Amino acid sequence: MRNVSRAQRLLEGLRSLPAPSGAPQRLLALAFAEPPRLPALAEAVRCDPALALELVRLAPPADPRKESGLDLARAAREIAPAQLRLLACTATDSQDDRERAGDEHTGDERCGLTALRRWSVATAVAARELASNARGVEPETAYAAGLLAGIGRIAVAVARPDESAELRARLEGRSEKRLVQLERELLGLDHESVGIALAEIWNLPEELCDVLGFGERSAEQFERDCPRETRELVGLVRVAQHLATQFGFPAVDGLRAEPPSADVLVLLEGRDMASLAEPIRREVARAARELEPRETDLEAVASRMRAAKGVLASLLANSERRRQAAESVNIVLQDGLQRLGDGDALPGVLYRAMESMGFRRIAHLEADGKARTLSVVRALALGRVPRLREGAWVPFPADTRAFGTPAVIRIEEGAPEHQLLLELLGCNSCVIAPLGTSGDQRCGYLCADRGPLGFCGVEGEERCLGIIADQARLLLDFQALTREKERMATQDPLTGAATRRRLMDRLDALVLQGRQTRLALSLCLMDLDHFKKFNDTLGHQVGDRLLQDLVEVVGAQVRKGDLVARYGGEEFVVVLPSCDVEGAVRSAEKIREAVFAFGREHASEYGELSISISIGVATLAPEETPAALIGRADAALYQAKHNGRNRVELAS
Ligand code: GH3
Ligand code: MG
Ligand code: MG
Repeated sequence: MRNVSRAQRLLEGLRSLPAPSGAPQRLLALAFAEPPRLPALAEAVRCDPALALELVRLAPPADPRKESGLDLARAAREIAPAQLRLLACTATDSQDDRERAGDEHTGDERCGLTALRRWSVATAVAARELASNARGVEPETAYAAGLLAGIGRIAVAVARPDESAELRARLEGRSEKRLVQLERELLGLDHESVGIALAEIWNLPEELCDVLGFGERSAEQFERDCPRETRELVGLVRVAQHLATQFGFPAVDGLRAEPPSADVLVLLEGRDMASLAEPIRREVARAARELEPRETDLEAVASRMRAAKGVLASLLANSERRRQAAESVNIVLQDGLQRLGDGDALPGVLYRAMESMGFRRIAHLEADGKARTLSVVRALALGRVPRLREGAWVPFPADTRAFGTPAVIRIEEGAPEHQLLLELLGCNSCVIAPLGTSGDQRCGYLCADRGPLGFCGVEGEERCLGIIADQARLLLDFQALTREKERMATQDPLTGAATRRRLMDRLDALVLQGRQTRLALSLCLMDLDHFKKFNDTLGHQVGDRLLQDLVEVVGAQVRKGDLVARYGGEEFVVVLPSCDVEGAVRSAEKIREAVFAFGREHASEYGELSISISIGVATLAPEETPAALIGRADAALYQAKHNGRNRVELAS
């Protein structure tokens, strides 16, 4: 009973197994060395089962069969910052714990981890050497399997250092069988079961579970339970362990080396033992150098950890920013689409981009090739960061397309156009992306930064701003098209006067307003006299020019709120809001006189033909519709024609 509960305790302990002593520090020291030494990190992992174990513990492979957790070098290369952060926390905590406990011995000294590491490395090398001469097992897989074959022992040594020391003391030159017995007595579980439990907890490949658990099974059982490749790997590791012990690297001091069994000897057949001993010794010596404890100064370790945590914090912040930037592209694109047609959508989209990408300022800049300037067209800022002044500029002798692709600009890079840009912004780094060129040597840019003291340059931000700039460009194009469409609907292309549609809209609104406010509303309908003659004798082009001149002359006579519209052909309407009948007749007379005077002044340009207009004036009657108002003015105009032209008639 007691054994069962002890075993349970040990298994539970395995789930929260602390990092093997020194392993996290080693990982961090190598990962954060300047320059970073990832190959050295991978190498260290290859030399150190404790490190390998720690890595596997922190990053169990997603698909253990495919991604084979045995590829340790690759695992080391792929340590993610988040996992290192975890490591950093674990390591600092366990160090604090040790300090609190006043323990001056390192874990290695207490539980014989160094011996276990050497034995594991020797096993791994032997397994690789054997595999390189045998078919069916990848040498690197054999190496990794050999390296991890001792994880059960290492786990016991780390999780139960006191019991481990006692085990070694009580072993006194006895066999492996005796060790297993003692372990069961003391711990409730032997190291082999611990290894298998760990392999399961860490989701290691099945082959490795078999390698870890072969001690208990007979050759016949293996034959029955395992596929052939696994049997070969298991056999290899078994021989390798034997060789490691033979060549002087026993797993546990005082363990008696047993002669290899028959099935193991089969694998060795034909191999020259001496040729195997040499690489094993060489590798173990190298690994031993790697494994030597280096950090004895706890303060130095702690300060390194703090520095590493700082680096990690900034790595994490950067990766967070990268994620944010990528996400904000979606947000901004959606936002832009929703705002399409909302008049000026650009500021809203820019504000959204700035906010979601964590920028403090964003600006639309323009490089002008003629003026040779770089200027701020539009600027937005967040919070207390001051906005750039719109219209601010710097001389810019460089090519207007100097920033042709999205880029991060930093002050230390020193290109002259970069310096000019940063001078305009008044900061040390920014991200810039082209908005496209317009025909007249102008080039637009979208530029974002984090204020005078902020830092830009998170990898990937420039690509995101580039996508947002493309979107902004589309918005600008869309706006230009919308404006053009509106202009076409409301402005007569020949004369620039309002179209009939705009006239009717305006009249509708004014008539409604007039009913509510009782403000007077008047209207002049005018028609060029004998216009046909101009066309017939001088040609349509001259006729067109006269229409243009007419609109200009009439426009110069009316008030700001009046509307001059082309009603059709050579007929025009002037709408006079807040104008009573006397005022309307006065305005009409003024217009008529001005046109006549113009005609006399420009008679030579118009074949000495007399230029004049006739005007019908009407003032809105109560309850009258716009159409009825125009109808009355038209009748008055007809009357003016009938009465001899070049005159004003008031509608009845
Ligand atoms: P009245 O004094 O009775 O108004 O004589 P009129 O010749 O001006 O009258 P009419 O309505 O017979 O002729 C109008 C002419 O205006 C006929 C048409 O060809 C011309 N016209 C209409 N639109 C345009 C235009 O856009 N350009 C030019 N050049 N001529 C136009
Ligand atoms: Mg006419
Ligand atoms: Mg006419």
